[in-house]
Amino acid sequence: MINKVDHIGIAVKSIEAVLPFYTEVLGLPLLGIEEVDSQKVKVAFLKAGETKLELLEPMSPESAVAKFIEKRGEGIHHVALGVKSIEERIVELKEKGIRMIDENSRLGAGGADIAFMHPKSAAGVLFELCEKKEKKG
Ligand code: CMX
Repeated sequence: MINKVDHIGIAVKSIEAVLPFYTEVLGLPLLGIEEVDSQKVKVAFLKAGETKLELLEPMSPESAVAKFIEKRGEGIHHVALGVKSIEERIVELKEKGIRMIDENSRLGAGGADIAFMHPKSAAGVLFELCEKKEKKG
């Protein structure tokens, strides 16, 4: 069901402030920065071998990431699992009694289809299912 860990999401107050740690100290290549308006976050993706790190900076105090930082401080926010046929995977998880935050997939960063499981029904971890659309041509 799971192909790989696609990325690990890390909540930060300021991407600009922490980026030198990731690019210069750890030497990870920056893949890009974008704003995900629906989630009220700015995100930066860094390549970490086969997987990626996603820095998440809240763009509004109502953002889930802003609430997370307020309660828990900066740090690891979620783990994104790469899947194929995400809608089928969501149905399978629901059949197994998992509470989904997203009952249907929605558009996430990088144009991927994503859906979150509730951490209360996933061993205390916020897991995201993530399906990258095949590039055409
Ligand atoms: N990891 C693990 N547990 C978490 C968590 C996280 N990131 N965020 C919240 N929780 C826990 C809380 O600790 C809390 O547990 P307790 O009741 O034991 O304290 C419980 O989940 C409920 O959380 P809460 O603090 O009351 O916060 P909310 O219910 O308002 O929201 C959540 C929590 C996960 C439902 C919400 O953040 C959400 O819907 N997340 C999905 C969307 C998202 O995170 N988007 C940002 C990333 C977007 C992207 O990657 O593009």
